[in-house]
Amino acid sequence: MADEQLREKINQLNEQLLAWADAYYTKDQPVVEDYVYDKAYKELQDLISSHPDLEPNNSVTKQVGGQTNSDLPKVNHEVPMLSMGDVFSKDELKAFIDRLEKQTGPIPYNVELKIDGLSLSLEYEAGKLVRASTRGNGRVGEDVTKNVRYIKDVPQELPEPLTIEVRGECYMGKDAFLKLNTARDEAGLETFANPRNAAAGSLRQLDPKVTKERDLSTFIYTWVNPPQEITNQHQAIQKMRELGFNTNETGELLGDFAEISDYIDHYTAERQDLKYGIDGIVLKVNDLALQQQLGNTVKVPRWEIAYKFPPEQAETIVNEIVWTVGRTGVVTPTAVMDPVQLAGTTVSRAALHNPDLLKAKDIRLGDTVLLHKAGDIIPEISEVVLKKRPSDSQVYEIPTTCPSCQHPLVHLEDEVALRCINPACPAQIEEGITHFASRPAMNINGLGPKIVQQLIKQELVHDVADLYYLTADQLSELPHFKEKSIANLLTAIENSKQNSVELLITGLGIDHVGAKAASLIAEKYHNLKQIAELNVQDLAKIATIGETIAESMTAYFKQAEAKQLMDKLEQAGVNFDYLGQTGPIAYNFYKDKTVVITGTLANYKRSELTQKLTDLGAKVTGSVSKKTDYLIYGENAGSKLTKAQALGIPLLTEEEALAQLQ
Ligand code: 1X8
Repeated sequence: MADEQLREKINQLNEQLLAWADAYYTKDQPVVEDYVYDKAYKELQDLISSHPDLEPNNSVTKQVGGQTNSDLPKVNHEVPMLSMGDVFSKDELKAFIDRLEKQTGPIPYNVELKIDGLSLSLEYEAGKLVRASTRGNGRVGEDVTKNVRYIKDVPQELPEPLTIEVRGECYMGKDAFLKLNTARDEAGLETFANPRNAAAGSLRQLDPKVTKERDLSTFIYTWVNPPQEITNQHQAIQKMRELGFNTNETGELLGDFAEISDYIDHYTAERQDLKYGIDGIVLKVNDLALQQQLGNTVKVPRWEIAYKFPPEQAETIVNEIVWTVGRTGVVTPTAVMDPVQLAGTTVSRAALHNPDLLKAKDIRLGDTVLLHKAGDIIPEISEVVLKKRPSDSQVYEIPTTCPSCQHPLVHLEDEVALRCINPACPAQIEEGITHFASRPAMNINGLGPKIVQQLIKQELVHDVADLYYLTADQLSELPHFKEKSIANLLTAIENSKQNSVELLITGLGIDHVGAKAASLIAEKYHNLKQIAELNVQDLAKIATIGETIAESMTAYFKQAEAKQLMDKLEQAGVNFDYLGQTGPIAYNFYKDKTVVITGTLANYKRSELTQKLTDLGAKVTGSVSKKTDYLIYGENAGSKLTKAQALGIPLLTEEEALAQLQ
């Protein structure tokens, strides 16, 4: 390639990478998958190392991590927070070790998991946490002290009055991530793409109350300038654990490449079963004095390296792109594909989020695509395998009308989302009523999407209040609806009238107002009519209720339609009062837990206890696995008890279990 062409190529690649890095580090919104970034980065690195004279002044390869242009206060890192060099194959890892050991001879390494989160520094003075900060650009980070005070596993005070700095990773566990995204989805908010973004978005907040609401965790793995008696990384981890830091228990001291290779294989297979996302392993020279001697290159330490897992991928074919209309009218595409095994589950659907993403990836019907799982859990299309594209393929046309009501779709200002703004759109009404009946809302058993669909089709309901005016005669018009199911449904609807008002507020499906916000508001203001009259200031007085929620609430109740709906609900006899913690699944010991019952119970039939636990929001299953949260055991318990003991699953006697039923 001529020099000019090469310069052009390098500049283009650099600009692309700068934009991607900005999206990733500053906005917590990646636009490409990590390994796409990593690959491009490596290409640029290679080009520059063979043509150093063509290196751009603003080369991304000279940056450490991201920039710090958030509004958070800044912190100088006296000891820079460097990133790490990385390799993408065992051969490269072996080459790194061989090169190192030419200098040092054979040495032991502390091999650790590479956690998929964001770097965090914690500073203590005389044993008290005084400062917490992000990496930022490596020299200047963001002050997140106030936020970190709400991370439960970070000690606020050490058992000894030490003045130290430690570093590690802040992350969001997979369970917490799924729970957060479900809640955001229910509240009509955008979901996070993966746990890393969720962690970053939760930690890098001006308002610590947001962090408090998010379930963040840490693993601490570096002691900056440790005391002299600590001579290696393994000891440093031990001692930090004794001081109360959360350290990862999977690190191992290994010397042999075969052992290191086995460690990699082991976690490549096990990663999907871990409760947190990992994206590779980290190999560190164990001896701290030797680390010092080896020192750093301009950008990265010479004594440690990350081995990045190849993304787990699978190929499949896109058969269809379906568009679904959400409760708020947002129309989103999902790719429907031939089912394929990927990282432990069968995948046949992948969310495409919005039309821009679909266009950017140029996904077409009949295309063969590569799938991976973002943050180890969410199936995503990485790219189209262009070589396998059918010769007659056509660019996919984004719909211009609503798939449900054929109303023209619009792009609202500043939104990538495509929306149907027809208030009478059946799909939106259907979603709204299904949401109203769902478990976090009015919890009307037996009123799922299928029945809602039929009720709308038969024009028996037009809004949620109509549910309370349904008669047995009308329900008998529905296909396959017999006496028993009619009676059950009418009873469930009737019973829901007695729900505490927070469930009703949740059920109204007001933008941004999920179950949590509804509970807080109901706890403080008690009655729906009173709540409907509140202004933004009243609402914002409640801790953790921000302006967005407050504005959305007041705007909702200003509408004439909302007033009419409330009248209709009131006339039907639906309760508008706060009844205390009586909601069927208020927070409790068993909520969202997976429970197994075994042995003979003295006080309950198995089925009765199962029903009670289910009512509290637990999932009762028949067999013990790593996913089991509690095993409840009675007399003569057998193999399930033994298995649960072996897996270290918390065991509850019948009495202990009953004591937790409120
Ligand atoms: C980043 C990470 C490191 C470790 C684990 N997870 C990470 N994401 C570890 O050392 N066990 S070290 C590191 C870095 O950038 N220096």
